[in-house]
Amino acid sequence: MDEVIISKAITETYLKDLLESMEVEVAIVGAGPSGMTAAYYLAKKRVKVAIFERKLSVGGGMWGGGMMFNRIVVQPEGKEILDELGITTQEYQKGYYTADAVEATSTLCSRTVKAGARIFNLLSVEDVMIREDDRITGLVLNWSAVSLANLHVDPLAMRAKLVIDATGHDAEVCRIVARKTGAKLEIRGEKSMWAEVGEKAIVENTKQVCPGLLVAGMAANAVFSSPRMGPIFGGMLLSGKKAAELAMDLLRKDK
Ligand code: 48F
Repeated sequence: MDEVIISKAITETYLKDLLESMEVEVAIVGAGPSGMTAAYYLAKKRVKVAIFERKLSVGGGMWGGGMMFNRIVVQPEGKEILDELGITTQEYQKGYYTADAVEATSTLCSRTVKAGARIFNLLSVEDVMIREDDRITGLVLNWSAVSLANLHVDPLAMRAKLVIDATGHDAEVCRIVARKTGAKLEIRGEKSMWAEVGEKAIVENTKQVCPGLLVAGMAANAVFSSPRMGPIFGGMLLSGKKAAELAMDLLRKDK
């Protein structure tokens, strides 16, 4: 085996994928449960989709279950998505199902990639591209290592017909848009824990927040000031699925 051939193989195939993903139909920020679920349902319908994830690992907050007890809980509606993905669940009591967080996260990631979504880890979204009428038209990317090392290096940009903010509790993309554009987007932050209300609200809060930008997952509850819900993950999966459906509707209307 030749080290230089190995190096060329990595560089060439990675760059080919990155170049192809510089213009997509849907760009998703964050590879947590909501972002990956959205990407899975989009890719399944042959929508060109890429996820950009800041960390080395994908999966966001799902690996650790609750307080590092690596089990997650879902309600019957969430279980339907786990069933579709082939993730094992066990009934704990009526209406409550548990799953192994490691099996759930790794299987969701695998199914998402195999459905055709591309995931780029170690890349941070530090800004958005914007055009007339405050329409979000893409993302501004930099290596996570650049900001970690505090280096002064300019980013690159990619174009998307739609962006989904799936950045979790910090709702990072929405905060950037609220701060930097004229979009009337007031972010009030999530409320304290109330699983029942948070799980319902997260699906309602999954919507287009300004032209070209949708919000999903915990970011949606942060934007619309709904409660957090702790280690019940059905809402994240259902929110990702709804974001994918909304994105497909918007893409259809755009044609
Ligand atoms: O936090 P995260 O898992 O978001 P989620 O999909 O799920 C929330 C649950 O994990 C949990 C919960 C359950 O009740 O409340 O917290 O809403 O995943 C968000 C991902 O986005 C990445 C971050 O590293 C994480 O993997 N991320 C955040 N900001 C950026 C980003 C950014 N600016 N650029 C790229 N990735």
